[in-house]
Formats: sequence, C-alpha cells, structure tokens
Amino acid sequence: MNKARAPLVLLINPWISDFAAYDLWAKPLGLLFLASLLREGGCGAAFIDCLDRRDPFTNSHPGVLPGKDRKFGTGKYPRMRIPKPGPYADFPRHFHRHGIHPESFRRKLSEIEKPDIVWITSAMTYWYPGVFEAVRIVREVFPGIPVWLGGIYARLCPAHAAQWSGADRVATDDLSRLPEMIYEQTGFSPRNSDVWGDFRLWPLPSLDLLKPTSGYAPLLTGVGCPYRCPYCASSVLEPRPSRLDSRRIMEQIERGCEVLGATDFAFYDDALLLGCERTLRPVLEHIAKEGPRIRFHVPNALHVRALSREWCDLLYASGFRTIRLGLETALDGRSREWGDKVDAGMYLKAVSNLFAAGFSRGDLGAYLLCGLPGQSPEEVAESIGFVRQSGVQPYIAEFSPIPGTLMWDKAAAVSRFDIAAEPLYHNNTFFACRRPDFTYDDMVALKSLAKKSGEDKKS
Ligand code: B12
Ligand code: SF4
Repeated sequence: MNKARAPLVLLINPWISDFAAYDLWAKPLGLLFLASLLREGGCGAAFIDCLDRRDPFTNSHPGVLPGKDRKFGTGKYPRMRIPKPGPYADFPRHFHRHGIHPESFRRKLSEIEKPDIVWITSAMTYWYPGVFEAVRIVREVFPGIPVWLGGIYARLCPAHAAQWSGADRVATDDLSRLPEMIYEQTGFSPRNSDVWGDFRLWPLPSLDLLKPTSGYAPLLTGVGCPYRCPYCASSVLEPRPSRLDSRRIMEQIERGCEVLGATDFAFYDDALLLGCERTLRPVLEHIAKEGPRIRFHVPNALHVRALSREWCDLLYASGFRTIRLGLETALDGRSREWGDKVDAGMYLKAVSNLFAAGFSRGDLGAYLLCGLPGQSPEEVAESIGFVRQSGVQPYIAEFSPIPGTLMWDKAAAVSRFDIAAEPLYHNNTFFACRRPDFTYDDMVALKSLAKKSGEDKKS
C-alpha cells in the first residue's frame, strides 16, 4: 500500500549538438514509453521536447535559423551556432545546437508544476553536450530535485556520463529495476512494477505528449536483433530480442492516427522483418486489404534477406514508401566478415523483387558502410558502383565507433584520437578512424560520388 503521494516525473528530450542534424522521423520514443509506464503505474508525467521544430518563441527569435518542414513529416530543426567543443577545434565545420532556444526551455520549465524527479534521455553518444546543457539548466531552475539520465549515450558510456553529466543518477539498469528505484527515491511504488521489464507488456507510447502538428508518428514493433554485426550496438543495448503481437502493433498505428493525425509512420526497429510472420505480417495484410491511407518509412534499413517477392508485394500494397536496404558492402568477403547478414546476390534479388512489386527508384536507397577499420576507399567506390548499377541510390553511412561492439578495440587501435575517453570522437561526420590509407578527404570524395550517382540517374 502506497503511503507517499504519487510523484510527478518530468521527462526531457534534450538538444542535439552537432555539425548538422535533420529530423528524419526522430522522436524520443523511449521517453514516450516511459511516460506511459509511469502513468499506468499511477505517477504523473510531464514532458518538454527541446527538439520541437515548431516552437514559436524559438522560430521568431533573432539568431535562430528557424525549423522547416520537408517531405513526409521530416524537416529541419531550428538551430543556433555555438562554439565548437575543444576536441573539434581544428575540424573545419560550424557547430550548432539544434532545437528550441534555451530561453524557451527555461520558460517551459518555469511554467510547469515542480516535479519530484527529472528524467533526461540521450541518443547518440556524441550528442552529450546538449544533454549536459539540459541537466545544467534543470539544476538551476529546480535546485535539489533529483535528475536521472538514461538512454543510449548513458548506456553506452556510463562512466563518462557519471563523471561529467552532472546528473544525480545515470540510470543504465534494466527497466525492471526502475519501479524499485522510484520507490527508493519517492516512497511511492508504481502499481505496474511487473510490466516494466517486459517490452511485450508495455502500454502504448504517450503520443499525446507530442505536438499533433508533427504529421508523423514513430513505431516500434520489436527490440533487439538476432545478428551480431561487429560495428553495431544492437545486442549491447538489447541482448534479448522480443516482438509485440499483431494486436499491439495495430493499436500503435491506430493511436498515431487518432492522437497525432499522423499520415506517416517511421519504424525504429533494428530487425523489422525478421521473425515477424505472425506479428507484423497480419497487420500489413489487414492494411493492404483495407487500402492503405497511411505511409510507412524505414529509415533504419531493412534486412535484405527478408525481401522475397511476396514480402515486397505486401510492403508495397500496405503503403511502404521510404525503403532503406542494409547492404553495407557489395564485397562478399567483407560482408561475411561483417556479420554475414547479406550478400550481393541476395541484394540483387531483393532489388528486382522491390521494382517488380511497384517501388520506384526514388523510394529506394542502400546504406554502404564507409571507413571501417581495414576497409579501403576503393572497396567503398566499388560498392557505390554496384549499387548504382542496380538502379538504387547509394547512401554512405560513415563509420561511428561504438563502445561495447566487437569492432571497438580495432577502431581504438586505428584511430589517432582517444575515442575511449572522448565520445565526441564517435561522431560519424568527424570520422575519427581516418588514417593514411583512408583519409578524411577520401570520405568526402566517396560521399560526393554516392550523391552524384543519384543525380546522374535523375538527369
Ligand atoms: C531509430 C534509430 C535511428 C533513427 C532516428 C534516431 C532518433 N530517434 O533520434 C535514424 C535512422 C535517423 C538514425 C540515424 C543514425 N544512427 Co541510429 N539508431 C536508431 C535505433 C535503431 C533506435 C533508437 C530508439 O529510438 N530506440 C527506441 C527506444 C524505445 O529506446 P531508447 O531511446 O534507448 O529508450 C529506452 C531506454 O534507453 C530507456 N531510457 C531512455 N531514456 C531514459 C531516461 C531515463 C532517466 C531512464 C531511467 C531510462 C531511459 O528507456 C527506454 C525504453 O526502454 C538505435 C539502435 C537501438 N537499438 O537503440 C540506433 C543507433 C542509436 N544509431 C546509431 C548510429 C550509428 C546512427 C548513425 C550515425 C548511422 C550513420 N552512420 O549514418 C545515424 C546518425 C544520425 C545523426 N544525425 O547523427 C548507433 C549509435 C551511435 C552512437 N555513437 O551513439 C545506434 C545505437 C545503432 C548502432 N549502429 O549500433 N538512427
Ligand atoms: S543486422 Fe543490423 S541491427 Fe542486426 S546486428 Fe547487424 S547491423 Fe545491427
């Protein structure tokens, strides 16, 4: 029996501090799930989104380059130029804080009821300066209120976060531990404590906390991935893959339509099409039968091996529009070394299935990894040529070294920057694993080669 009053938890999605950032259907889905778990457990949940693209105060503020809407709900964040952090001092690019003006953040904080705990999330490891700034301002506005930091940066770089973030607690524990931690902090025990540790039992994400104007909604149908590619943190972040049942997936989509009026949906899954015959498939069959009124986007790459003709027909009929393929390299030896999830033959078959199903060139793109330890620029150029020949736009994914991955030690050995001590060096744009036989200029040239191959096709 709870003797303490139900606590109010303030959830904060902090700024992105980076050379560039684009809202490619990026919402703080983790926080939105946490808000629902809190509410279901009897706690209060408030939310501030520092990445709101349409904050009127920010967009009319001098010194801010306002946000802009683009295709399918994506868009540019408002941004302000800020001084470069020391480790980037010699890097020839301007640095920005993307999101709302700090003054707007302070106003929002002062307008809400004083919370009992503040939870701040984090995404890319190298975005930590925006996270720290949010922690600092919260501390000024709410002195004495405990601030907890969680999310991807916190989980991948816990020691760095504990030492430098200024948060009272870096919450990297399994979610099943959170109800107990809330009790220890507040004396209130969430009444759904058995639900937190099992993704399949979570309530739907609290989309009502987002502004309905965003036009799109995030979707998550499963967590984890059965593969263990050496450059990827999926199994570090979620060692036990699990999937929602079809009813829960359908409810997520319906909720996005009802609450946000969303017409575009982006999947955040690591392994969307693996093992989903009885989960996602019936949902898509239902939508295809009814006639799709919404569009689906997969910015985070599909597993090529899953793209049989039957599946491609289903994806097309159910309204998939942005398809990204996780090819990574066209060299079979390399792909075996990098997790063996796909080979060139499989890729070509998948592309022909996608075209046959009705997808056009503009819908498709293939990610190619660039700059991994041991890889040569010539290999990447060859892969770009291969993808171009297949009629698909190549997209370069610059290597971001991630702590805890199988390739981490090799990356640390190759890099002349201290990637272990400084997460800013994980930034894909900075390309810390540059080396004499794969220089920064090689990376830039390969990016423009990939871009050009798209432009040639259009002309
Ligand atoms: C969706 C996604 C994207 C999307 C959008 C990202 C976004 N939302 O901002 C897109 C496609 C744009 C993208 C792009 C990239 N991504 Co990405 N992406 C992901 C992915 C698959 C899911 C993230 C997510 O939203 N998860 C869902 C939610 C539910 O989980 P969550 O946020 O972690 O929250 C949970 C917990 O952490 C916790 N929690 C969260 N906050 C808090 C706070 C508190 C207080 C507490 C207690 C708990 C808590 O509770 C939540 C519920 O369990 C992850 C992989 C992964 N499995 O996480 C990679 C990942 C984050 N991306 C990664 C990479 C490498 C990239 C790219 C650099 C790829 C490239 N080379 O181009 C780009 C970079 C983009 C940029 N501008 O810099 C890396 C991380 C790199 C790094 N150094 O940090 C990851 C880990 C994948 C990998 N390869 O290993 N990405
Ligand atoms: S298949 Fe994709 S999500 Fe799975 S481990 Fe490999 S890169 Fe990560």
